Amino acid sequence: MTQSPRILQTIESHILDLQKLHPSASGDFTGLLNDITFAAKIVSREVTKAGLVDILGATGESNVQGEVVQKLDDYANAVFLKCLGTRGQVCIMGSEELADPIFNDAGPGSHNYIVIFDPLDGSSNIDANVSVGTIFGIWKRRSLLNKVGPTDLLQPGRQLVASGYVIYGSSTMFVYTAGHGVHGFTLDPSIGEFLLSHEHITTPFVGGIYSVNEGNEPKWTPEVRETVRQLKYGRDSAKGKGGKTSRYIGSLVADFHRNLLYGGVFLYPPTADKPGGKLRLMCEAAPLALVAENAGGYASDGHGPILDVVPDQLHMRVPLYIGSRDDVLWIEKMLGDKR
Ligand code: P6P
Repeated sequence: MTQSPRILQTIESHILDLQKLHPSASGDFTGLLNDITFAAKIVSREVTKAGLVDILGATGESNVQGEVVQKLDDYANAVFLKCLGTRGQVCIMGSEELADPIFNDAGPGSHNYIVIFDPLDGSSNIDANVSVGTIFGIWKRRSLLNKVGPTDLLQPGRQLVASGYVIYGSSTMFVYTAGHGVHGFTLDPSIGEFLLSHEHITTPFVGGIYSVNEGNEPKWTPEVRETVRQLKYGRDSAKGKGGKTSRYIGSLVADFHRNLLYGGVFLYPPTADKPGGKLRLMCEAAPLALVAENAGGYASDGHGPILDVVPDQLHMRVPLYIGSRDDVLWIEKMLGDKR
């Protein structure tokens, strides 16, 4: 059960409290997280007034994923690239919108961190005013200074030092974990501050919701079809207990956030045309898996923990089953073949 916050606290103050847990901290990590919250406030301002300003619609270009780039995700990408690591804390930035990562190991600063992000996930929904989101993951470098390379970039989610997401919905919320619980902050636009609103978010062990694009059913494997059937009608192993209700927004951050708070499981199984899955490991699945596990949930690729999957490239895709722990573990059992 998520606790209501004890005090009125800004995210900056919350992050500073976190820093106190690490007496030797340089303040770089704190500064980096604050850079991300600052970028989120700027993006939120544009997203919430998108209908008024000519930044709706597509740019006419497509990104490395072959997806049509919406003006707003182009804008969001530029904002995060500009705001991150303003004090030289970052040695690699990777964006869902950019084919290649940006290496920056020179100049003043520690260059200690790697940040991979999806600047505006779900952007195909923007024109319909559906909630969209930003997802980010922060890793620490492994190499010596001035030697940054692929071993720093291609790290599994288990090595994340922090991750989180921003949901631009009926309100803008910033949810993150740095290994000391999952905490949610709601933006008060009148003062431009993210205020602690959901302290120590925990997700129900079993949920009442399943989220999947049923239109893909013809392209699923028989095992996935049977798993979704039992989610709908009730597990054969739990005689008499009914199935779950279906909720699917088609915007990962919105579906994930609702299931995190209410309990439920989100599925993006492999399909005949996307045998490796659709969602990206580094800028979507792994950061959300860290949040899910720190809230008591779990995330799997169908064979084992998402957090243990080692990326072979920045834009590696994975099947994703994420949410209430018991539901995801049951799905993993139903899909059988352990990694
Ligand atoms: P489909 C949005 O394009 C996205 O990347 C995620 O936000 C969302 O969960 C998924 O794709 C939806 O995909 O195939 O169901 O439209």
